[in-house]
Parts: sequence; structure tokens; C-alpha cells
Amino acid sequence: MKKLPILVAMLTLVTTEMLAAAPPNIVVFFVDNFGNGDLQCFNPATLHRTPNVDRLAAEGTKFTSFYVASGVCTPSRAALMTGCYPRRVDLHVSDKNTAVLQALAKKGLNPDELTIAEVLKQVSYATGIFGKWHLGDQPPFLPTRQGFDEYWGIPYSDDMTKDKFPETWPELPLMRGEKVIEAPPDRDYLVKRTTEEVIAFIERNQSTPFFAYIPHTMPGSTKTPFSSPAFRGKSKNGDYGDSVEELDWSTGEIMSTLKRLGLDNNTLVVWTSDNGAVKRSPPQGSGDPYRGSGYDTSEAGMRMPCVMRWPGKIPAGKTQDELCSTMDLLPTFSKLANAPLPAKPIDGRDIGSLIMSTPGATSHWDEKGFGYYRLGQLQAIRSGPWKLYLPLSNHFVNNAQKIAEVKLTLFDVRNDVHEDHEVSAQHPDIVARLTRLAETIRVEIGDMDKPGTGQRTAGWVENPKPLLIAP
Ligand SMILES: [Ca+2]
Repeated sequence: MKKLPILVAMLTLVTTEMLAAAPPNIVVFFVDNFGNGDLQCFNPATLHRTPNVDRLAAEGTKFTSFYVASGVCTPSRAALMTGCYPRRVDLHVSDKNTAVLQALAKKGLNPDELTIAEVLKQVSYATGIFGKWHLGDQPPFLPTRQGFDEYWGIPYSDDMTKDKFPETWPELPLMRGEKVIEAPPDRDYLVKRTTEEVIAFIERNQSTPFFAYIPHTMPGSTKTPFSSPAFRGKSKNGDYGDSVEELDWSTGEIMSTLKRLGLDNNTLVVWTSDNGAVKRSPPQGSGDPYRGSGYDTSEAGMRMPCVMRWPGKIPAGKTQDELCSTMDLLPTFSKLANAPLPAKPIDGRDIGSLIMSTPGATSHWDEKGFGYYRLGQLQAIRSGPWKLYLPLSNHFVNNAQKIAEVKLTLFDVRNDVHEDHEVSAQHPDIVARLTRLAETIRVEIGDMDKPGTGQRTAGWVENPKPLLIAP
């Protein structure tokens, strides 16, 4: 009997050590076409009420130089999933040489590429995706073939509906696993139902490390974002605001679930957007305080609001302005989970020290430069505070590949976030250095018709077939 307290103490010690070493659950919110200025915690002037994401920011760190790798959906998602520039994995353009994959695309993320889900599966994470995939709708390209145990959602954008091409496109498919369960689903309920699916996934997997990827379908690609009746007409910013407030509600529900199950202290939560808010008239989403809008290489197009929370690991109430990217998430998660990196080269790096604000941590992008691509064109580069817009006689000004001439310009996008002061004449040395870095990226990743030495090929299906409701 005398030995019991010692045994209890030993057991307690083991349990504590095991808990300390337990790899974190990982939850990634990746909303669609949502601007930096659309959250209270990034823009107090916004009309949107976003208390739940604001709470994440208060309990975690806000990232103010966090970039997606493209201003449009498919390439941005390809980069998040693989840790690579979209051009490296050949998803910078669609099979039709357009900006994003559409229904029945022949192209998709190559099954040989390793996604975050596959990396985490190596160390037995449970993996689920809930929302919009957009990396190929043919069977070999579905998330279930890319490391996800579970899939509930739509394979491409919410606006790719049958009425656009009634002869060829199917009704918008809602999928569970590899089966179409409804077509079309009522889009008003996508965010609500996605939230319920995520909560059920977390409940089922509470005793194992899990990765929940939540690429919410909203605000999405229509002029009239959808929301469920509880949110409709409730915001001060029309349909767009209603959908933003429902996304915030969704965040709160999922965080409450983590807390209720006692999981939130060992869960890394990342909340960000796939690209900036789209230009609409009258305006809906906001890229404030940055210039530009979604779909291009402007700061508003690619510099996203990002919040990360992991109590005790990521400092609370902090702002981190070092340059980082969605491409860094795969290697960072790989390190945290102690899972091997993909054998093929990737562009992102482990940013654990930046996330946790280790003193002296710097951005690897400052050394090699971060390239801003639109379609297959390298248009700008950032290193440290500096963004250099490359001089181009054939600059793509929209996704239809209309071209214009642009001159070389240089801005300090850390201190002059609205890019009001062009300073190339004052800093010829910086212009020269960034120009050299751009050339290095161009050689490896490619530019326009010139292939990069590091480029790989996407997957391809010669005869794509519509996804239809399973019998
Ligand atoms: Ca998008």
C-alpha cells in the first residue's frame, strides 16, 4: 500500500510527458474570396460582427504579412495543400489555360503530389475536408485520393452551376466521400451543414490526433453570397455580410466543440482566406488597408488576414509581421507532427519559430524572395519590407489575359501598406537585389512560356465525366 502514492506519481509523470509530446490536432479554416478588411480584428471599421474570429486573435497571434500563393482559388488551394508554388505543381492555369478549374476539368492535382493530409497520415492523423476542394473533380483527383479519410462538400466553386453550360455541366454536386449525395444542394445551408459535419468529425476523432481542413464555400464566387435563414438580412453589409457573420458563427461553434471535449489546448487553429475579396459594384468585401482586390497580385489580392491559436505555444494578443505563406503550413505541420516531409522539393519552410514568436526568428522568404504569380506570369516579388513590381510589357491585367504595359515600381509594403510612395529611384541596390531574386525564381518555377527547372506536371484525365447522384 505504501507504494501506491509513488505509482500514482509515476503514472502522473508518464501521462504528463506523453501529453506534452502528443502531436497537436490541426484545424485550418480557409474561407473563399474574403478580404483582409472583413474582420473586426483586422479592420475595426468593418460593418461585420466577427466576435469569434476576434477571440481567436485575442487568444492567439495575428499575421499581417501572410500570403497565399495566388489571387484565385485553384492555384491558391494547390499551394496550401502541397507547400509549393502553383506553377511547380502545374496548377497555375487550368486545362483550358484559364485561371481556375471548372466542372469536368481534365486537369487536377497530380495524385503523385503529397498533400498536408498525406503527410499527416504517415503519423496516423485522422483527416477530413469539409467544404470546397477545387483541385480536380474527376475520381483520381478527389481529396479521398489525396490523404483525406473523409470528404463532405463541393468539388469546385459554388457558382459552377448547370445553368452556365446546361448541355455539358452537371448540377452542382454535393459529395460525401466519392459519392454525390445531392445535386444541387441548397447553397443557403452549406456553411451550417459544413459546421455540423466538422463537429461530428471532431467528436468521432477526439481520441486521436486529427487534421480538419475547412475550406468553407462562402462568401464564394457569386454576387449574392449565401447564408442560412438565421443570418439572412441580419448584417449591415447585405448578403456578403450575412455570410461573413455565419462564417464567424461557424468558427465559434467549432471552437466550442474543441473546448467542450477538452481538446482546445492541444489544437493548432489557423484561420485565413484563399484570396482577397473580389471587386464588386457596389463594394462588398474589403481589402483594407491594402490596395487592389481579389484575383490579382495586389496586396489585397494575396495578403490575407490570418490568425493562429495554440494556447501556451503561440503567444496571445500578438501581431507577427514577418513574411510567411500558406506554402509554409505543410512543412510546419510536418515538423509539429514529426511526420516526414515529401521527397520532392517544396517551396515552403517550417515557420514554427515565427508562429511561436521565438526571439530572432526571421522569414526564409526574405532571403530567397516571395514571388507573386498571376496565371503563369511572375509579376512581383517581396523580400523584407520591399515589394518590387516587375517591369512587364505584357502584364496580365485580368484573368482573361488582357495585357498592358507596367513599369518597374518599388514600395515598402511593411510601413507604407497602402503603397502611396514609390521609392525605386531612392533604392537602386534593393531594385537590383530583388530583380536578381526574381530571376532565380523564374529559372526554377518558370515564367510565361518558359518552363522552370523545378516544374512538375498536373494530373490529367482525357475523358472527364460528370459527377452524378450515386444510385
Ligand atoms: Ca477563392
